[in-house]
Amino acid sequence: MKAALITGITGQDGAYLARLLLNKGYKVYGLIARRSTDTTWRLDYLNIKNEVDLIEGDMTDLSSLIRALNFSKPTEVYNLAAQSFVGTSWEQPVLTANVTAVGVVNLLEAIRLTNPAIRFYQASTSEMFGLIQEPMQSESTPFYPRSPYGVAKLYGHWITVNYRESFGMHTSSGILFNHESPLRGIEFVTRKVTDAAARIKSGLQSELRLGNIDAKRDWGFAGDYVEAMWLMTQQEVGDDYVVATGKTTTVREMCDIAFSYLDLDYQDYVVIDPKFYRPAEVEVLLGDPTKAITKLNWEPETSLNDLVRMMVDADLQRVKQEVSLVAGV
Ligand code: NAP
Ligand code: G4F
Repeated sequence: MKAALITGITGQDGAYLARLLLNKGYKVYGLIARRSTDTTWRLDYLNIKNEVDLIEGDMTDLSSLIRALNFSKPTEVYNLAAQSFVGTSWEQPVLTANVTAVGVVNLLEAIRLTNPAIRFYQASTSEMFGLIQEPMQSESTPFYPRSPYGVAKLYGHWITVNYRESFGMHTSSGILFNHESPLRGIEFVTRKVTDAAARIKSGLQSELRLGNIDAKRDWGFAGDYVEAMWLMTQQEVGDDYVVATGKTTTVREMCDIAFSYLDLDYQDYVVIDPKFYRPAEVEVLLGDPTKAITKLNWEPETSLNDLVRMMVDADLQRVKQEVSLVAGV
């Protein structure tokens, strides 16, 4: 039986990837960081909490990573753990570097010391393109990160390439563009919008405060993107792949899709609040997934319209549950 260790299993992608691997018959282990409150709600949401083995550990603690590898004996490791919120990376740049950059080399070293035959996936990001150097970004587009998060991820990307070239390890870097789902953290703009639309429709909120709504992103569905992660580790050799839809949309248009689905006009509710502007913005991202499509035989399956509607429906459901809990029914 194949075994996989997923770091970041309590995050959006970790939960979807765990479900995918379980469905493929893997034994799934997840690294879980010690927190004062329970962080497993996404595993509960997908009904897989009892099917995965959680091992306590932290990306900043090399010894815990070695212990996790010795215990789980995986054939594949997916490194999804990160301080992943761009906004926070200006407030906590050192923590972001420790977890999102140094954490990657900690894990690669732990693998090299325990079993260098393990296949490794690194969650790289379109944020590394930042101030874009080409209108459509592919594996050969030069990087220009614009946030401490993007800079940290760039280290993670290059150290992944370096361990492949230095030690012949099977390491892959998935340069994933933004991907969302009902399991997205509430701090990210898509979920903030779908949650607000659901609350406004239910009479629980009156406005939505946002920053730069002219920013453009290439948004896909997380459920589709974890399939690409798995496909990378199944190839004969490790490599780098852009995973994207090839379409870009403004935050403004995304708001329109979410609000009009509920027969609301977003312009009646969205208030621009400079508090949400970033010190250096990534204005536009647009990925070219040709290599993933041709070499991995991967394809994004969910349109942005369907994705946003799926998220709004899930948020409406949550709001309803919240209201009935408060009402005691
Ligand atoms: P997410 O929901 O923020 O999940 C991040 C995960 O990392 C959580 O499980 C978190 O644990 C864990 N983590 C944070 N610090 C840790 C530490 N010190 N030690 C161990 N675990 C730690 O992120 P996501 O959206 O699923 O993204 C997954 C990965 O892909 C991330 O590396 C992200 O940077 C990258 N990425 C995401 C996107 C996207 O659009 N979603 C695009 C490109 C790349 P807690 O639950 O305990 O906080
Ligand atoms: O949803 P966001 O916070 O995602 P961002 O910054 O693109 O980062 C996400 O995608 C990356 C891949 O490119 C990942 F690597 C990263 O881990 C994360 O998952 O913001 C999207 C855009 C930005 O331009 C932001 O300035 O939306 C703009 N925005 C406008 N108002 C806002 C808001 N973003 C947030 N979070 N909150 C706002 O109120």
